[in-house]
Amino acid sequence: MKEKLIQNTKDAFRFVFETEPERIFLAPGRINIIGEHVDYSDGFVLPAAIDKHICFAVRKTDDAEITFFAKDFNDTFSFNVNEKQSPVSKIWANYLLGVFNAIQEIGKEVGGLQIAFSSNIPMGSGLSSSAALECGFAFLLNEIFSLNLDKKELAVIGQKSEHTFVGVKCGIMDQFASVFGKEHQVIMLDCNSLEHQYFEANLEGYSLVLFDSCVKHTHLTSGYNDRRKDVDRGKKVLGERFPEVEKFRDFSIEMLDELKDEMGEISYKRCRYLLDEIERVQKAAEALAKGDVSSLGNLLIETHNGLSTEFEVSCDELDFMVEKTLQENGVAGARIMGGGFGGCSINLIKDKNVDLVIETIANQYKKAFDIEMKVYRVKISDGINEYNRNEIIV
Ligand code: GAF
Repeated sequence: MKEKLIQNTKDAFRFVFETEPERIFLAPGRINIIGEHVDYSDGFVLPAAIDKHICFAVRKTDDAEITFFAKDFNDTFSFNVNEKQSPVSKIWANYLLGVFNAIQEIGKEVGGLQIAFSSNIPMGSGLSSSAALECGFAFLLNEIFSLNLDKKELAVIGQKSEHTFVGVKCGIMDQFASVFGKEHQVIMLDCNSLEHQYFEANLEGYSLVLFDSCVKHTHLTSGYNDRRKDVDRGKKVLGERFPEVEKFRDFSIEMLDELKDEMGEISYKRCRYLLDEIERVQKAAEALAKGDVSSLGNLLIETHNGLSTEFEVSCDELDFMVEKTLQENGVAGARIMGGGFGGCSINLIKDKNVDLVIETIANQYKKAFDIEMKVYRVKISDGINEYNRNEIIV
């Protein structure tokens, strides 16, 4: 799969630039086992990079132009590295320009490049193709121009691009997972300090399978930024009443309850979900460490319910999919994954039941919504890296 993507990206590069790419970089998408929407609220998350990537084929030039060919959009975009950049009307270009801008702001200099890129991360499916694009570009600039940025800085640059040039006030989880992913390991990330540790994904005869509802979303137009505003309102009220509490995760449910009327029903519900979810992540990490799939599955179900009813980021299609999946034999847990408003569910299914569950849910989903569900059996993989030059297929 990776080889085909690399081959296609190289071919696109040759076709557009009429020369050979010098270097190849791969930036993965991510799954998240649990810890949804808590990354902008001092929470913990449990994401992992997956074996779906954006591939960048790159060649250095002698001039000051960076030229992109986005194979999947059959579109190009160039800019001059000596000029200050602002957001443009071409949305995909803003993810990249924002990275350049963030790098320029910290006084780092880069030169001309020709870049073709292509992806097998489905877009708008909650697998973070945006973070892969941002961080993949930041990573390759860092490597090619020896910018000496560390991995955390690269993740933060990706996030900053999304905030300033794309307009989505995302947390750090997606960028962090794409940069820090490790084969077979999930990342327990403290989104407040960015301290993290790796866990063996010990699933004891179960697989993580993604069901794509094919309900597409972009966080620019979904309610993502609105959810943040709801939460910020709640945090403000909490902070004013309890100034001694430094991190959101240290507020208790009792403190929240006390301020329910003051912050209003909506902010209360959002904050309540977040405090519960932050606690669930701790329990999930313990369950994962023990290989206790049943407890982990139950936590996923609780998360889905919270995302659907309190945080209100699910949709009919995903609620249906999760409900039906949970009725099948061999399913330990299921939930909507990522920012929500469409995209994928993540399902914890006994290996021997996987095929039957897929067939059943695909049929039921087609019947109910007349949509063909897609299925991704992802593997937990390494984070962004340069593809070994000796391995590149010519
Ligand atoms: C999106 C965001 F980009 C992440 O930062 C995170 O908030 C996620 O939604 C929800 O957990 O993917």
